[in-house]
Amino acid sequence: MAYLTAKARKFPVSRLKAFASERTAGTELLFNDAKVKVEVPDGRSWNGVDFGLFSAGASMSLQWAPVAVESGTVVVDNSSAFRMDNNVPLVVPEVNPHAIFDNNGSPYKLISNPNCSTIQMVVALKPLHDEFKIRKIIVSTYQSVTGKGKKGLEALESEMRNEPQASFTHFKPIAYNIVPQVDAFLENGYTKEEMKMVNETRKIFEDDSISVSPTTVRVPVYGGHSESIYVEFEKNVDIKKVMLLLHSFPGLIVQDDPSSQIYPVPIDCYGKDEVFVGRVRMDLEHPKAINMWVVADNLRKGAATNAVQILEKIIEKVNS
Ligand code: 11C
Repeated sequence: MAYLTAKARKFPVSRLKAFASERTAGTELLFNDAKVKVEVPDGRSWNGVDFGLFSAGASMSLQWAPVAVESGTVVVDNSSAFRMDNNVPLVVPEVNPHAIFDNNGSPYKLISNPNCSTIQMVVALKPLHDEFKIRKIIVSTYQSVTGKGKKGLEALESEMRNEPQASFTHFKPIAYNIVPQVDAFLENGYTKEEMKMVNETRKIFEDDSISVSPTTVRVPVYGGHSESIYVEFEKNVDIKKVMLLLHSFPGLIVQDDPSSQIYPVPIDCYGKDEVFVGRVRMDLEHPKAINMWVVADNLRKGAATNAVQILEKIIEKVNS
């Protein structure tokens, strides 16, 4: 049985419904110690529901998010279905909270949650972008197998037990290996995951002039994505100022003392809601560029936490 809880963030839930496709319908979840049966949705499922958190893949979202919105539910969608739709905001609450609300101050009815690799990168870069203005980002990712859900994790575990595979969930063997492919390749030679990092970053920062050059890589890690980021700015960079900005930015935790081997690693960030930053250093030659290492739990800040934070912003505004 899967466990859900709203206690950790004190999110005010009076009633919870759970929906999924036929495949999962009928199973039970535990929510705040009560059992919730998973149902197949129908046209009336969202009547009287304030908030909908969608994370059942793009086709379920395309089919049911419009139905929920029509019923008056505010939907935060974790799939890629609507992310690049001009009428749908793409939100990371630490970065662009204003985008949740329309000109009248009402929340949009459909809001997209970005891809996990994008979320942790833009949180780490936001305070620096505000101060020095980003021109170019070169990013390589080290992505956990949980990015492919339960089957991604099971693939790693069964490969480590040396069980034969009919086909490889991560395109190549992932146990004792690394694979420079996350999701399918596009005609331009980049993967879908890489193009999400390009397009979503520009949309969230509302700046199409930012150049993003990504390489996304799957690694045999259970939970937590890591990223090596080179970032070039318009202005000269002062590393002391960089550290001050990172230290004071909400949602970021700086772990950076190389002399004591202090830097973030996924094992320490697993199960946490923040984005972790370390190995921050000037580029060896370029006075306007730095390198940094960024880690976050892809299932929490990269997905669930970010979605709940969007709802928290809405509740905060309604209560203010
Ligand atoms: C991965 N980032 O690690 C992907 C999973 O668009 O929300 C999330 C895909 C998405 O495989």
